[in-house]
Amino acid sequence: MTVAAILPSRNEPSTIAAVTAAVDTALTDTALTDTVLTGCPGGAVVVHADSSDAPDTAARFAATGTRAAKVPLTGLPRGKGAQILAAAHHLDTHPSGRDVAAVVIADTDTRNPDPGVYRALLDRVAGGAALAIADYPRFWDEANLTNHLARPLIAAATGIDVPQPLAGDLAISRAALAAVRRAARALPPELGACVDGYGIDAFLLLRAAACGPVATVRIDTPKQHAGSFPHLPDIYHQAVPVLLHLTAATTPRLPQQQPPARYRAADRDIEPGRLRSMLSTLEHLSEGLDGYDESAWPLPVADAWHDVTSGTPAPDAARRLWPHCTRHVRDWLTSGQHATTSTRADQLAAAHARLHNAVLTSAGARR
Ligand SMILES: Nc1nc2c(ncn2[C@@H]2O[C@H](COP(=O)(O)OP(=O)(O)O)[C@@H](O)[C@H]2O)c(=O)[nH]1
Ligand SMILES: [Mg+2]
Repeated sequence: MTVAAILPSRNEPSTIAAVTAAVDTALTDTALTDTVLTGCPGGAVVVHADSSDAPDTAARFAATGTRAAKVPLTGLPRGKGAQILAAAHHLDTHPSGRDVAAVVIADTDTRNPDPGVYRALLDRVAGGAALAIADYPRFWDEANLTNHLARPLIAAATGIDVPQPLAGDLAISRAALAAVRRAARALPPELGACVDGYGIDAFLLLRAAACGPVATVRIDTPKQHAGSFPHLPDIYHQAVPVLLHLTAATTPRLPQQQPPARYRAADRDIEPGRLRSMLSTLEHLSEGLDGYDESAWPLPVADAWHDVTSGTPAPDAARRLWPHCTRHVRDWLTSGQHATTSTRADQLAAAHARLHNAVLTSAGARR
């Protein structure tokens, strides 16, 4: 049996080599040979799923020496999910593919790739998890979709509290990956298009959770990668329909005697010009929002979730929620610049608990 990696990339020439090397170390490290995953590190495979606009990312991958076999898939159409699914399909046809027991999927824009993280993810799958996912602290101004929406919604609806559900660095068992691929093929077209894009992260997590335990690997250093803010609209409109669709299909469960959720919002200063530009972008994105109540968040998320449970298509509910979300992120960045680290973490934890109650009590259905 062996292990594999899938590296999706779009224009990552400066980081692909270091991520490839770190993943290769994790795949072929002798420590893993003692696990049930691999007795044959030479059988490991790294699939590069590239859709860059120039050949430099693929060239850097090709120039990186690895012990694992390398499979370059280049010139693919855009879409993180489509490429991950294509790479998973390709693994089935690779000579070592039938022996693959677990697959690491790693973002390739990571600036501080750590073989220990990828290895720990694989170890958790070797230990029986259907999926293991990195839990990085995030800078307070980042991970807005995760902290304000994805994490509390998943926890409220499924009872599974994953601190960074869209982390981008995960390991998945072969059986769970096969279930993900089957489920993706059965999606209606609009949701299928979301899963072909950034919706893949939520889809992998929530489908794998239906197959077995989800584990998190706690990391102390914040994730360092290309900022996500410029493509917040893309990520939102591809990830949130998937989140709503899959969480609405589950029956909310009260977590048993769990301590309150804790958030890690690492401190850093934002340059005033950059903050001004983010705020004006968000102002523009939330145009047309009527009757906004600053204190209501996260109840609009519960409204959207209740709407989907009552038959509203998830993409429609996501579109309705969008201006509320962008306005809330604007409020968060505006007040957060003056807040302490612990105040920010407490505010996120309080909203998490509030959403939980709103989902469970149907108090979110205010309309
Ligand atoms: N293959 C492929 N990879 C993509 C595409 N879009 C993004 N990625 C990769 O997916 C990973 C996560 O994307 P990123 O934009 O950093 O998302 P974020 O970290 O959630 O902001 C990175 O490794 C990107 O290079 C795409 O269209 N095709
Ligand atoms: Mg990124």
